[in-house]
Amino acid sequence: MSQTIKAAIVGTGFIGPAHLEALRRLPNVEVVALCEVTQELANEKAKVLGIPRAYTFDEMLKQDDIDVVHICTPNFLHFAQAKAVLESEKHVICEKPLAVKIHEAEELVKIASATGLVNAVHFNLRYYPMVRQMKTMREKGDLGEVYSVMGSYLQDWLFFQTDYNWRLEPDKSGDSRAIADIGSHLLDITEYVTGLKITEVMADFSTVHKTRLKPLKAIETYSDTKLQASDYAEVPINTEDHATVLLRFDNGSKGSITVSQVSAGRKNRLNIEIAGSKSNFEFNSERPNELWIGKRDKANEQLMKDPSLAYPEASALISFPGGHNEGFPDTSKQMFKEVYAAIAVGKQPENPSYPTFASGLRELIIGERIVESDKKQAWVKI
Ligand code: SOE
Repeated sequence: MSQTIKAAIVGTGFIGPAHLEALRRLPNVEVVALCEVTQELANEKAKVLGIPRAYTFDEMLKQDDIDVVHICTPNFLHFAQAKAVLESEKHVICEKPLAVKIHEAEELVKIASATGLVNAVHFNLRYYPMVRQMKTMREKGDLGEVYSVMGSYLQDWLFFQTDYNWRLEPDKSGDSRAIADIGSHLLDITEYVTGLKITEVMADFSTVHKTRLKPLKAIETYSDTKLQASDYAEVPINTEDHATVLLRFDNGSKGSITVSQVSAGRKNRLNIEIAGSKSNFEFNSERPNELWIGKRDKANEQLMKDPSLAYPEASALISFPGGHNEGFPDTSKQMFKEVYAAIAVGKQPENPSYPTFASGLRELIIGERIVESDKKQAWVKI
């Protein structure tokens, strides 16, 4: 692999530019190409984002100098695009969810394993340093045995009936929305930090807005575009705005999560509280530079993100001293640092430190069982 790794980004809605910004902070990476649905749109977006080359997806795959592709398109495109990238012998980083069907994800895991190419899924929220700190503290025994897990992931960008996005359309997003889109991050972090496996789920969904007003012209995720009444069409909605899920784990402990995209004032708030036999951990992604450590027999602690205070495994994800806050954009930079170290070697390591296609498949399986449990209103085994 030459010194500089050349990357392409496919899709420039909300998260594509976040990938671009993160990659531009790494010393050995150059984002040389951008893909969009048409050459015209690709040219326009490449100019705005300062990327030298613009292609449609198929044309980009023909460029031999491109080493790795970031797939940042709507969910329904992930499978075909990730498969085509691997078959073009390029490494791939795919946005979550990896695919919209389990069998698609299984095929991607198989192809990725056969090619040995680097493959990753952008579960970037694992890369808040305090999340890696919790995992390491659990591994070193500071948490003790896991008693219970309570989690939530709350947003309000779909709060109004007029808030609209491709994620509301099952043919683009899949059968689940809030669980697949953000619940997947929380469930991934739950198993990642605790080291436990979820064995059974009991889910209950609610669709607060049974119909939504679909804009008759495109608006981006998180945008706050204001339109007139004549700009909308009323459409039925059948995916979940809100979900509560009871969890059972392989050590016999229990837990629960709540996921909502209609929780006013909660902008993008993942919260997890893990009760153990020695301590209790609580992490809130809207205050990501702090870790609360609860104690029964002495004062509770508030650990600030500081490379001199964290375990080395977490300090490896910290670029600035204590008090110099790091946040959401930094998580992608830290994740890509680890993924691109593997790309520099040229193959997927035996035990990757980053979330892989196998992680993506795991979340799809859990997500599908959660959808099944809600439909059956019954416990479902994973
Ligand atoms: C929208 O819910 C979204 O952009 C998710 O798709 C991301 O995965 C999450 O990190 C932030 O919110």
